[in-house]
Formats: sequence, C-alpha cells, structure tokens
Amino acid sequence: MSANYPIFYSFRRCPYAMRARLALVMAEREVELREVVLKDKPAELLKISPKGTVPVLFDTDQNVIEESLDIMLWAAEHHAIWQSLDEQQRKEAFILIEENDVSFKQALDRYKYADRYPEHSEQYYRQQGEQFLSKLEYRLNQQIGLMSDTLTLVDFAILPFVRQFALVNWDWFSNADYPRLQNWLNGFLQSDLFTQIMHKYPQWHSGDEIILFPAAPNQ
Ligand SMILES: N[C@@H](CCC(=O)N[C@@H](CS)C(=O)NCC(=O)O)C(=O)O
Repeated sequence: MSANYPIFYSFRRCPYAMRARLALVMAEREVELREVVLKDKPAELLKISPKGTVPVLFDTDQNVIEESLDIMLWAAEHHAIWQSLDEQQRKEAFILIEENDVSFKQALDRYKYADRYPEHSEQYYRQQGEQFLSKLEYRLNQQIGLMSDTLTLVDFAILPFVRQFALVNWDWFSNADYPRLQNWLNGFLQSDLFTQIMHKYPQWHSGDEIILFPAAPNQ
C-alpha cells in the first residue's frame, strides 16, 4: 500500500532534524512524522536508510532523502525562503551551510564535550567556533537575515547549530560581543515557529496512528 503522505523520520533535539522541520513548516509541506529514539531506531528506517541518521524523508514516489539539507530543498525549493535567492546568493548559501556543517559543527562538538577532547581547552574550541560566529555577526550587521532582509533557508539551516553553541554556556554567549547574532537567535527562540518545531512527540512504533506535521493550529 502506498503512503498518502511523505514519511519523515525525526528526532526532536537533533539540529539537522530541526532545520528540516523548519523548512517543512515554512513551506507548509505536510508529512507523516515518526519520532525516532536514536538508541532504538525502527527497522523501517534502517531498511530504507541503512546509514541510520535522522532526519530521513521517504516521499510518496518512494525516494529516500537522507541529508537534512536535501530535505530542506525538497520542502522549500519553490518557496520564497529559497526562491528569493538568486544564483550568486545560492552559491554563497551552500558555502556558508557547508562551513556550518563541517568546521563549525566540529568546533561545536568539541566545545560541548571538551572533556572528551583533552588536546585543547574548552576555551580553545569555543574560539574555533567563534570564527564562524564572527562571520555571521558581520552578515547580520548588514541585514536582518544571513542572506537578505528576510530569513531564508540559510538562516533556518544554521540557527539550530548556533542555538546549540549558545546553550553550552548561555552566560558567556549572552555577554559576548555579538549583539546582532544574539538578537537573531533570541528572535528565533521566542518565535511561534520555534515552539512549533520543538513540540514533543512520542516515540513512533509501527502501527501507531499517523501524526501529521506541521500539526493543524488547533491540535
Ligand atoms: N549529514 C546528516 C547528519 C545527520 C546526523 O548526524 N544526525 C544525527 C542526530 S543529530 C544522527 O542521526 N546520528 C546517528 C546516531 O546518533 O545514531 C544530515 O545532514 O542529515
């Protein structure tokens, strides 16, 4: 039997899954959400995507999309958060997201779990991450979002990771010299959009009733 809705395997706190949920909400793409527990991944997920990461999207043509950025583009390629960017901005977008996903993510993991990486101090790893934060601050000094005066897919791809970085030591972050970045992050954390994507869903089990995401406003 073919699915009526694309199936979306998600994990609430995962920044990659968060960015995918942000694109789904912004572009109003409805999917069947299946909340995964990473230590207990469902066989249905591993069957379509043996690499075993979330998020994964299984569309109604049975295509498997197993990279969060590809899910964002699947959801939002015809929506203004992506459509409003011209070719040059899209090139820049991919470069910035790549920097987020590679060097900033590496610094974030080491900063967050500094005791597991004793070669350097927590402060050292934080400074590594700050190279990216400074770049973002510079961009936000020119405009409201990272690419333009509205938030685009690029902001949504990066916000969950900056949130994680800030949460490692909120006192440090909120007192650091990144006023635009603090505004940008706080605006996001206080938004209905954030509340919506952080809604708690129970672990999915085969046979459960379908949960649609984004949920209808009265649900
Ligand atoms: N490049 C992947 C990375 C996804 C990823 O690493 N997700 C983490 C959770 S945040 C995961 O599923 N890890 C597998 C595990 O911990 O078992 C993407 O962009 O979707």
